[in-house]
Amino acid sequence: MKKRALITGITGQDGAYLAKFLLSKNYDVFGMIPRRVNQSYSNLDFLQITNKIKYVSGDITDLCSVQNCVKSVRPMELYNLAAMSFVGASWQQPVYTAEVNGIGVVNILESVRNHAPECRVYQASTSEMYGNNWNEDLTQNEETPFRPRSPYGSAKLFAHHTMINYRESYGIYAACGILFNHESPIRGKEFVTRKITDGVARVKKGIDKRIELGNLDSRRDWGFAGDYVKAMWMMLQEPEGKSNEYVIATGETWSIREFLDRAFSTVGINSWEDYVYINPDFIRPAEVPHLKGDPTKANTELGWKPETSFDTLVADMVLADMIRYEGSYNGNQSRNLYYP
Ligand code: G4F
Repeated sequence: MKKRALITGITGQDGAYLAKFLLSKNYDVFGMIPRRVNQSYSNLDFLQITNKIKYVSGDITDLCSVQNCVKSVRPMELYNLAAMSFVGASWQQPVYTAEVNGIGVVNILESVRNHAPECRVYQASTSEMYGNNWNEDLTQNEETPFRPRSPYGSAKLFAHHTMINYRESYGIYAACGILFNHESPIRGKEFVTRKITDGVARVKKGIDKRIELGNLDSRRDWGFAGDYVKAMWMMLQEPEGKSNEYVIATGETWSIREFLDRAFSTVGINSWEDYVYINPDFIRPAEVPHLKGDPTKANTELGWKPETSFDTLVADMVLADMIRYEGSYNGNQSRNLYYP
């Protein structure tokens, strides 16, 4: 019998890559879709899987709808990727962020506890929970204390602890992936990486004269989303009772400036200062200055490791955006990694 997986947030970057991965493993993939005017399926279209997924209507902030989805799909695995995922917006919408990223997870766990207690649950926890905290060697691992710096991080930390609590209280198989930043050519343009790669393509094409950014000095551990969804699946294949928390990261850290260096040089621009304008509107009320994950536990216990280098990730994101603007762009440097 085929395994059934239910994915919330299936139309987002991670949902699309995970759905593609699970389909390749011969899963029956169900996507929970909230009712939205103009719901976009563009990420699923990009990966050419829109018609291979079964859709059920539901919203993680509506307990009844989550219960109905769980009862009708009877998933063996549930991946909660639905979230208000843009940290910057969480200061403007703190209550909504808490509802979706915090209470939404309680709704999922209650639905599983009451209607599908054998279902294994994956929660998208995040390195944003660390805030401005790191170990002496400047890395973060599963033992590093959390100190979130945004309404987004706080809500995610509530969800993280709720997962652990439901595991310990009710024996639910509840796994949390503490994922560091992960990007791809279908990353939303509000995130700094895609904002830069899209901006570089627009500058190169003469559409825009500059990119407006905020703090260029923060550092992130950026990996490829396609690599990271495999880790989500691996976490749910562990033996019963071993469900746990795992840092998923590359173990490298780069500043926004270094991302700009790589992105502009992909199109032959070696000095980008004249093309970048610092707009104070993009500076956050509180910043997470330094993220560098230590994925040793995921490597030794799950056998997971990142496969895509930083340079490849940046270059392929830029090339994908050049192709979008040029249509006929000759991306013969592209490894063709992200195209089905
Ligand atoms: O790309 P970002 O918006 O990602 P951020 O805040 O690190 O969050 C992402 O990663 C988290 C994992 O750690 C996820 F949980 C979360 O859902 C999301 O996927 O910003 C990265 C950095 C920040 O330091 C920000 O201040 O880039 C800096 N930045 C500078 N200028 C900017 C900009 N960020 C954005 N979005 N836009 C700018 O113009």
